[in-house]
Amino acid sequence: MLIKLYFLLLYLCKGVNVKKVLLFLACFFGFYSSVLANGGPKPWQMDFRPAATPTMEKVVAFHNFVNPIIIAIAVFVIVLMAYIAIRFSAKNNPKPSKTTHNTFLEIIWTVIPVLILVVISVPAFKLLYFSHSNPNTEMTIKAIGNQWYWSYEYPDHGIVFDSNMLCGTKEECDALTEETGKKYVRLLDVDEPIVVPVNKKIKIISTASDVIHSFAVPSFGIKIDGVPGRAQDTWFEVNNEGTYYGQCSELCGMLHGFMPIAVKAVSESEFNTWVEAKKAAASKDKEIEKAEF
Ligand SMILES: [Cu+2]
Repeated sequence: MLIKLYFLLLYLCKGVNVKKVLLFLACFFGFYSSVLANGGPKPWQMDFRPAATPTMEKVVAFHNFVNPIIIAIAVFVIVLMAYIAIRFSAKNNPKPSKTTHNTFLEIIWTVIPVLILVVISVPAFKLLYFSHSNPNTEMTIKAIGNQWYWSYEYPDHGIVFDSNMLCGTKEECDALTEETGKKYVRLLDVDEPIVVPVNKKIKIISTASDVIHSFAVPSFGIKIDGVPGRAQDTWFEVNNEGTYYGQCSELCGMLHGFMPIAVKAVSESEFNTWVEAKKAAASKDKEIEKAEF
């Protein structure tokens, strides 16, 4: 593909005309879409993480719709500027025209950008509405940002727990792996991930206990600030089982980079087992507390 682009550039250098520019653009977008078609995370990958929720699928689709428009505009402006700089330089155009106004051109360069914005705004507003209008959510999780860890509450199930990062350096992760036999993702794995059932609409209420934090999971397409004294909400529905990661996305102090979010999406029955286990552990803790008193 790169060789193709190189020959195209060489060909273009021989003289610029509309046909050649269009040919170049067609090849460029062909290359671009083939990059997008290769799904799955790979080393040095440069695109979004694979979408895990309907919201993120729509975000990716919107990105793929808007990006070619942005690139086409940028290329058009650059080509136009280069053409003007060469064609109308003092050397190539010793006797400049005295024209100051052109009504037709002025209308065109106002109307076309307005039309482009209108075309972009329709799917943009649709997406905004989709991601912010909570549908009939089936369960709620409250995410509370603290300096520097997350606390989670499941009000429907009576579960409360804190979630802390497990390992920040490769050495720490390796030591942990040696101890437990499990693999850990540096800076992202936590001791207590959020567990959610797949294919269920889940409401996330975000708030904070000290400073502003932000609950963000890229593959879910959600990012919502946790503001002390306020509750804001959004929703997600995970399509497939798996572990998804996010991070606090509002600079919240010294260890801002060390309060990751891990979400484990499991089947309904596995989720119910987890809920029972959590409840049993909580009642045991209470018994111990009582005994201590
Ligand atoms: Cu934070």
